Amino acid sequence: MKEINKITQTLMEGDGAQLVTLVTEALDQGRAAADILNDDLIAGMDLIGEKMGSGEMFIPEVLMTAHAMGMAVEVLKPHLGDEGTTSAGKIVIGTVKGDLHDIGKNLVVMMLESAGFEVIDLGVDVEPEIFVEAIEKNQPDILGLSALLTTTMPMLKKTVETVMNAGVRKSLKIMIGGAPVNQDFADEIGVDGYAPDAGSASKLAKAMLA
Ligand code: B1M
Repeated sequence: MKEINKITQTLMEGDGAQLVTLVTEALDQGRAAADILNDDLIAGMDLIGEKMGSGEMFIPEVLMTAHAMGMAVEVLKPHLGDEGTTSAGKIVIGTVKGDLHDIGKNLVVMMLESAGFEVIDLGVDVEPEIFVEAIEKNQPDILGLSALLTTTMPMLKKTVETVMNAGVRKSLKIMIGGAPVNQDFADEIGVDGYAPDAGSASKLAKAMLA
């Protein structure tokens, strides 16, 4: 098993202040921000997920790790992605109703913004009708939907149906993502694409509008 490094360990302890210090030091020492994000932080969240699943970690502790992760991502943000020059398009995004997970969605937002997209982030636990209102108001090119729970996957389908029934799909492209979903599920619910991670989400968004 891979040894857990200090950054991952500190994330797992939910010590945000110490995590910010360690991440800043790692950047100063020349480590690439994307490596810190993927190898230490996202890998750490996976370990936290395993411990959550096996009952070794509980919700309050996981919430502390999520908060610490947010603080670390803020430090990495200016060092990730450098393509943000022109407006590549407009995206409305959110985590579907019933789902409170936003760390992955926030990373997707960050990558999209750094790739030049204007992003309207509706947050978490977003009702299908709120997506429709946001589409009517902002006229985006892409709608992005995130879900992290198998129990909220059906809400992706319901949200897409609500958008279709409201007559606002038109030329709008829809992209989904989140750990339990895949391309097959995307095909099944009739959306235009699925991205497995934040980097691919930004590439997919560009490809959708090319
Ligand atoms: Co929750 N949780 N959680 N949790 N949580 C998982 C997802 C779980 C796998 C943990 C486990 O049991 N092993 C499990 C789901 C099991 C399942 O459904 N199969 C789970 C559960 C069960 C629950 C609760 C039900 C627990 C309970 O109450 N008993 C509860 C549900 C609350 C709710 O949503 N209604 C719950 C609560 C929470 C916290 C609130 C404590 C906290 C969330 C805090 C927050 O987000 N602000 C939390 C956390 C932190 C996790 C884990 C540990 C980490 C999630 C994460 O941030 N990953 C998670 C275990 C895991 O993922 N390994 C777990 C890191 C993040 C970078 O990855 O989110 O996958 P991810 O995002 C990626 C890609 O998926 C993709 O790009 C991102 C970046 O690369 N992506 C997109 C995401 N959205 C995209 C959208 C796109 C494109 C790509 O286009 C639009």
